[in-house]
Amino acid sequence: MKKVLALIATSMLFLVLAACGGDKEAAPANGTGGDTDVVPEAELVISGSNFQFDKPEYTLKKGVPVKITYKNEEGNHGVMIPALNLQLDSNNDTAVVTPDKTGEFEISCSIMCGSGHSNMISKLIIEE
Ligand SMILES: [Cu+2]
Repeated sequence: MKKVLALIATSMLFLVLAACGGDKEAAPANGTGGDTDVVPEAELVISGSNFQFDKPEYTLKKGVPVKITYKNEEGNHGVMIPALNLQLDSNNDTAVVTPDKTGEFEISCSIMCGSGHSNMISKLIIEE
């Protein structure tokens, strides 16, 4: 078992080194799931603390590219919005997305942050 762990650790180190040695311009500073070449027309900041987001609900407009930024106010959290195929945290804190459907969706914490983790749920409303 120890051997397997050592092997995994070694291969992860390799991946990190390979990522650092690569062409830096090929890796934009953008969160998972963002549209890198879209100019945002709106901005939304979501911040997280122990154990909630700063608002119970956030509203976006369908078809309007929005720059979403995640801020950690307290503890170590992240934000996950499956409806937008988006995940942000303090290492990867901003992305531009264009909501393509209306409705109400769930925002949750993407990092296993402790006892209050499962309470970190807010609502995303996407309006026409
Ligand atoms: Cu959490």
